[in-house]
Amino acid sequence: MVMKISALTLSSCSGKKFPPDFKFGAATAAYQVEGAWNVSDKAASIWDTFTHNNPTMIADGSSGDVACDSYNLWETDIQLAKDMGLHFYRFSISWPRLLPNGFANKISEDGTRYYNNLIDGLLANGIEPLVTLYHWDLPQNLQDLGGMTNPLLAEWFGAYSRVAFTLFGDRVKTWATFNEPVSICGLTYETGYIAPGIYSPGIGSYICAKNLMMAHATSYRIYDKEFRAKYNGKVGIVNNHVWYAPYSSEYEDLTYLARQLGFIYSHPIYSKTGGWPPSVEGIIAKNSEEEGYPTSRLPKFTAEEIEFVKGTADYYGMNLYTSRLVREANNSTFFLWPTNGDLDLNLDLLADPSWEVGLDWLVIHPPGIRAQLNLIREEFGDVEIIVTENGFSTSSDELDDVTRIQYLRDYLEQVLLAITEDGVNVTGYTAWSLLDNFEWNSGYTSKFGLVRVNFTDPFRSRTPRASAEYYADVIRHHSL
Ligand code: PNW
Repeated sequence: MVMKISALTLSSCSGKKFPPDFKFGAATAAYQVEGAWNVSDKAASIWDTFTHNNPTMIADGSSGDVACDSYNLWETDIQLAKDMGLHFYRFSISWPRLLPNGFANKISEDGTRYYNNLIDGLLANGIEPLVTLYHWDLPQNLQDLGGMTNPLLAEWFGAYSRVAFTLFGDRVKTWATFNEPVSICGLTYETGYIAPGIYSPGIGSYICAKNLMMAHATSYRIYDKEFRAKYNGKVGIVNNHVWYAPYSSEYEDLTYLARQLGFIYSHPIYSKTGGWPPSVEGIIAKNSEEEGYPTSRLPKFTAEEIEFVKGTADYYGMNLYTSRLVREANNSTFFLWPTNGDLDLNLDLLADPSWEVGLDWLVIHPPGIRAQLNLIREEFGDVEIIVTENGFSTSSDELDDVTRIQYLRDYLEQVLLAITEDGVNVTGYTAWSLLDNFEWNSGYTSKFGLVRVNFTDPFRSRTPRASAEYYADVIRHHSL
């Protein structure tokens, strides 16, 4: 498998067109852009609590209290999206804005009005909404009950999904349940660095993984049963992938395992057999036994649960920014933070010295996106894939962002090759992000925006960068 991918031919494709129905979009997430953290009846999310209580965990000590103020400036955002010619805009719903109790017994009128305005405004301008239900901002009161580690998550998330499908399903035709389980479970519990700030490596991360799979499937099945016939939309999940290549030929088997680990949240949904990837499940079970645990730290699925989760996606959402080389850990520090299972697999993930390094973890390696798209097809067949995030960050405020343009061009070229040369069924591409925004632990110091936001201006003025012009041009010509 390793050989097949790396043997792909690289041909240049400038001027080559994307398929006629291919769609271009840009993305944001509620906590990163909305602000208005406590207006009306909105309740606190785990990110409100985390930033307020742990400012030292955020590079500039900031929070998303105001962020881009998109709660008030949504019309400006729509205009920016329209000026770029976006076919769709991916945003997320804040669970505690829509359901201030976390539970579905009370629906916020203010939250409903806000998302109705945004959705209607987009559609009036010919832009489709692609809506993520969960982009990391869990209601704090549900966290107090265990959050992602409480098996009732499936029930809570199912009820929240039903409210969102009921209110907005007539106009929203593409839904994503969770954004990046690997961040929600892996990054969260393996490091304790992000909200809710709980460190539980190899335990919390795996409990979360199982509950998240069940919650996703519950949401999908609710849509299937109660809404599909009426609305005929699509429901999927967004997985973050890092392209893994062997550090040297002796690590090909380990690289295979790393890739299987990368599919820990996909295998239960997209594989023919369902359940956890068997190789990875076996290793974690063996480690757990040797450590004296009576059961595996990775909770098992029952046969019934395997069937319940299997097949619960209408498309494959893929976020991809970067690549790594895989070798066995030798007590060195991780270049990429440890996520689910890296420790169980004894993985060391490094950047190739020849790859250009962007900000922090964002090492540039465009062929990685083509290779990962091919790998998904190899693993799961001809599933429809939407690139739900890809983008580049800088620490500077520059408007003439030539490095971002180069990054977008080179990654888009690889997506195009995956479609035209390899025949992978990729139907859309989403730039992260429409706007500079609250970049989690990096606060406002890491800028991903096609559009610059002035965070010292109380009006949060927005100025499109050169990359916005470039992207508009790609969209207009439907080619590079
Ligand atoms: C995504 N990696 O997270 C999130 O969905 C966004 O909210 C975030 O702003 C964006 O990427 C940029 O960071 C990622 O290590 C976390 O490859 C980690 C990785 C990629 C994306």
